[in-house]
Amino acid sequence: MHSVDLSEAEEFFRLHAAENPHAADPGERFSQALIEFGRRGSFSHTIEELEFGAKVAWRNANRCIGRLYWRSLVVRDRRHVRDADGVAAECVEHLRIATNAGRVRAVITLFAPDQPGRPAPRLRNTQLVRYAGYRGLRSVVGDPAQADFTRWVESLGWTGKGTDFDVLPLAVETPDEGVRLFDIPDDAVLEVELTHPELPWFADLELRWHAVPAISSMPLRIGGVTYPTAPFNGWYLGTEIGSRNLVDADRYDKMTTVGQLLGLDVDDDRSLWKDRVLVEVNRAVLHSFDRAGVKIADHHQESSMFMAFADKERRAGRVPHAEWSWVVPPMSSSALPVYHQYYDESVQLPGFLPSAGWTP
Ligand code: NRG
Repeated sequence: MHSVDLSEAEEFFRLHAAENPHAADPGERFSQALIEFGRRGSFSHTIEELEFGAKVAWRNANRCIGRLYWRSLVVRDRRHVRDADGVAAECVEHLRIATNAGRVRAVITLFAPDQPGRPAPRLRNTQLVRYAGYRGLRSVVGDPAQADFTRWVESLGWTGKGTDFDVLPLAVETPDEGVRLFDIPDDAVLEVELTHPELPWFADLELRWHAVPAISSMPLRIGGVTYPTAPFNGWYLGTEIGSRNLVDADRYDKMTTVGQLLGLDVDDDRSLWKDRVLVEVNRAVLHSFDRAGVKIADHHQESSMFMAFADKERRAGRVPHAEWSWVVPPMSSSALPVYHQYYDESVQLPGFLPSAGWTP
């Protein structure tokens, strides 16, 4: 359970008033919150405060390169939804709104905060859409990063088809119902089959990825109140899929397979075969998403946009904060402007708190 912090609340009301001319006087607003807190041990944000807080949390997300459009975040206030059916249905609706037939929109859905004697509903998934990983004797079918979670949902009665790309169910936990699992309808999960602009055999690898990266394990902290269940998404940066998910040794591990299919000398590091594999896999990802009409960023464009964000922040009188090792994309880094600067790495609120990760 997260407790309410009143000094953070006071500071947030000041920030809200400073950036929003029509906001209530922060002193008066704080007194009102204090009265509510005295009565019931918590207080509620107005919808305006919630929207502003969620947007600023994105602005403050030091690990995110894509913050230029923080003002465009679609904020869904679902604080009243408390039962598992309702939470699952809202997550599915979130995916539909975010997917938007491929014109992916940044969306956050906020469920209730914990209240004294009344824990909030929780999502146990780390992302709304993830592929199952089935551990065999020697290898894993699917995404090894999800093998523990997959075993856990299996122990709760779920069975997947056993392919490399089975979408995992939503696992919603509420005080009254315990953990309940919900399959996500197929038509709520847009996926892109991967092909390469020049290499026909690439399609035979039967790789695919989903369109919407929706993090569901990071609590959102606004004005002294924690919203533990606040799934949010932007859109993919190609390298997340092409340099990490599909090629990391502890993920889909396609580096050597693709290297051999490209006819490269995979025994000689100095042939730079790995570098050449990364380029071709990343080209396939961008090409396939483009062809399917699904929004995806590339590291060159996104890096320039991050520089525009940093400039905009400075012009607004703020210091841009970022974690260098996260905002610098894992490919051709020195060719990107974002690589050539250091940033203030300190954490600011409102913000997303570190992921609780997944534990059974
Ligand atoms: N690398 C993870 C997703 C992390 C968040 N990425 C985003 N977030 N683009 C993956 O699934 O590959 N977002 O909110 O858009």
